[in-house]
Amino acid sequence: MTEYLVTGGCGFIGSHLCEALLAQGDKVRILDDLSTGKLANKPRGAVLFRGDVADAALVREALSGVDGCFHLAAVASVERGNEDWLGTHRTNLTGAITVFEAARRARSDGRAVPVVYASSAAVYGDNPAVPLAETAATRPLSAYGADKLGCELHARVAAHVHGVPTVGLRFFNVFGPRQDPKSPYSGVISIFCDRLSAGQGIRIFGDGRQTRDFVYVADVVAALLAAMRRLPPESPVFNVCTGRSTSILDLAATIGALCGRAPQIDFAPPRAGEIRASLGDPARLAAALGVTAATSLRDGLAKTLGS
Ligand code: NAD
Ligand code: UD2
Repeated sequence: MTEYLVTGGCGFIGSHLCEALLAQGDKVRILDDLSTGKLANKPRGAVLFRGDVADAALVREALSGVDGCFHLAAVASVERGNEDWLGTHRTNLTGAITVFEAARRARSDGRAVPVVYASSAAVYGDNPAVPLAETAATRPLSAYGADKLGCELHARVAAHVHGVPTVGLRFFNVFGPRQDPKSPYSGVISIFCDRLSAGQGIRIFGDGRQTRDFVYVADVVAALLAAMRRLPPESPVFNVCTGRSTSILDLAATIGALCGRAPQIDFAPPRAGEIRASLGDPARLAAALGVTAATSLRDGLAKTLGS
């Protein structure tokens, strides 16, 4: 039987991944400090190591003997990274290096444990290219994006110097059930679904014509699983996106229609540092791993609202 460690496994994306691993008959360990994750998200059957991903002794213990590691633990918020630069750096970059370091010789046969880790579209920062392919220049604008780019650089070191197979996945705007709508850092879809289904109004920052590439969480899980199964050499990175662009106004209208009411919209000034258009090119992931984000926005929204 195959056994995996999922760091951040009590979070939004991590908990969906753990469920998928258990469903295919794998054993699952989770390392999570429950800072934004919830105990209620831990699937029955997964074993929790509660603590910090930058705690080298704990990470070594959690990784000992597993066949692979999915590293998702992070402070997944640009705003929090800007407020607490040093604190989030400890989790977002030192945590990743701690995982790579522990993966070097964590198996009983002395071989390295492969690591599939979460990067982000935030590594592209203010690069205006549309769509963004993996070859586009990385120009992060936030501590969060800079640390995710740092993860990618250290993943290369892990592979080339220490023999740890690594694959990085640059997630675009992920959505789906279990994404927390209540924090000030919540994703727009979780907020709009929560408020519109309760008959409340929504706020749009700017004119609403800014666009995003929204990818459904099950498709992200499919990419994670395929990356671990195939483990392409040379520590590659892949966009995880749909290649389809949606404006925030269209998003509000679609969620409103699914809830059976026209959204009441309050327009507010654009957020500082707001990116106008974010669209990924999914071709490399499709060619190398055979994964395409198949779920339409409408179907994903219906599943999110129905959960
Ligand atoms: P999330 O906040 O739901 O999950 C992150 C998990 O990591 C939580 O369970 C949290 O408790 C845990 N964690 C945080 N700091 C920790 C620490 N120091 N030690 C141990 N555990 C810790 O966020 P998510 O949306 O599920 O994000 C998962 C990964 O995907 C993150 O690496 C994030 O940066 C990345 N990502 C997410 C998106 C998105 O749209 N949600 C986009 C790009 C990248
Ligand atoms: C996403 C990620 C962020 C980082 C960034 C990289 C999430 C939650 N955030 O930020 O972590 O990776 O991409 O570029 O995935 N909006 C509204 N009303 C609301 C909430 C949001 O109009 O109530 C707008 C917001 O101004 C933005 C868009 O919706 O234009 C998407 O906002 P978001 O916070 O979901 O994600 P984003 O792309 O800013």
